[in-house]
Amino acid sequence: MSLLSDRSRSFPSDFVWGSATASYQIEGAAQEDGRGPSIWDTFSHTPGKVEGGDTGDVADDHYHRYVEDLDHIKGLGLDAYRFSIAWPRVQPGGAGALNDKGVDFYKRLLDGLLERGVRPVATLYHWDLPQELEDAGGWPVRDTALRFADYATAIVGALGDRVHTWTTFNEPYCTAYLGYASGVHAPGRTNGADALAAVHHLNLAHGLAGRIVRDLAPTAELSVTLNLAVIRPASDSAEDAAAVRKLDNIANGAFLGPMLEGKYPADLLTQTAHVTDWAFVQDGDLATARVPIDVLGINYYSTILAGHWDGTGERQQADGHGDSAATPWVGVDDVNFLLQPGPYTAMGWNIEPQGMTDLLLRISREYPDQPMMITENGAAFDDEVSPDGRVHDPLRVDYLYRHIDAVGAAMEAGADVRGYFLWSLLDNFEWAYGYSKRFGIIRVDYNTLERTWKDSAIWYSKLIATDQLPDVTSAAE
Ligand code: GCO
Repeated sequence: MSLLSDRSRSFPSDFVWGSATASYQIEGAAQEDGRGPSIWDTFSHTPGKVEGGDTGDVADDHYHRYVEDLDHIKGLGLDAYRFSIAWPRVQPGGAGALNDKGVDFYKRLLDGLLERGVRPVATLYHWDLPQELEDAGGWPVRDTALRFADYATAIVGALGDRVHTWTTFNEPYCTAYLGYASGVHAPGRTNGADALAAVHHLNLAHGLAGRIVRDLAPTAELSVTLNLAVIRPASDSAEDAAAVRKLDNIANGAFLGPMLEGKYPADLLTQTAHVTDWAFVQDGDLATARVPIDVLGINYYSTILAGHWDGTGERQQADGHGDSAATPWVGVDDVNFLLQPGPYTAMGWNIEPQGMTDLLLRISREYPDQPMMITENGAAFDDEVSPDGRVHDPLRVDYLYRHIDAVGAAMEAGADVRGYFLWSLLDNFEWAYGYSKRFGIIRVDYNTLERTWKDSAIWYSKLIATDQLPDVTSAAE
């Protein structure tokens, strides 16, 4: 293919262009209108857990500025907007009656999207578990899945007809492994057996909630978002291939298996037998976890390079999205995470658009009838405001160009991809990194809370308007 035709890659007119956010990362108003505490409030207020001591107390103040944000969404021309509902805002304490004021906020947000012709994609859980449920055991405990089903029943009942696509979970991988094994995310626990119990209860909760969405919102689409890992072997040795397989079971098979096939990969159970006996899996759970989904959401940022570690020398733990190495990937302490060639984003993640194409093609090979959408992709860079008041972010534009092109390449090769959601609409609270990492295409000044379109926002709006990849330099003109 010539360079020219590469540069003008176009997308089908019904391809969905969106952007994504999450409640705790943008909303603020942490104690307003009856919102209860979540594990992220507790975690971020615990000294030493989040860079700079940052918290989500104010964040982007989206709770009060949502109308302005809706206007930015409209201004960009987004077809769809992916956001999450804060469980502790609508059901403080994680049990009992809904909090009307919290629910009203989401009704107003949804109505604002619908009035502007934007398709709402609502995630039920993007990590803000009510603190009371963590105090009662959190995701390692089965009852949390049952509480989640009650919450889903109530909130889908209240909002169902306004939502186009319901997503049960965002990245259960992070909830389970970063929350309960490495402890770099809330609630900050470090126990491998608990992490695997959390994996199972998240799968179960997905199935329970998925069925509730089907019953209560029969015309809505159902989805789940997974951060699937693209793991490359360090060499073509059998040991390195085995290391990749182990990681693949933990990162991918542990969720794809139950959700799409109703079973765990057999190897996953044996390779973790020294960690847990999986006695928390009850009869019927796996049949429940498998609920047909209309579209599989995939988050992709970078790749992982893995090899066997023979126990000599220092174990290598280079980082990547999903904190591959910061996570003691449960039961895989004989694996090296190798430093990958750059370039890197401000997160230190390697930039590898080919991984996007490979991942989409792998999933379409393994699950040929499963439509997909990219629910997150984007990059943090150290943006600066220029003297002209603008934010020129050519590295982000370049990242987006290459990754969206890589989505197009996968589609050209046969992958059924329905949409692309850019992470993120706004700079926001980047979990353990606080406000130090900026992923937005719209800059947020954390002193004034003023929003400014970066060049990447201008570039993305051109793409949306034409369904065609604009030249990377076009935004700066
Ligand atoms: C995740 C979350 C987002 C992050 C984004 C950048 O994938 O970790 O869904 O909340 O902010 O991915 O790390």
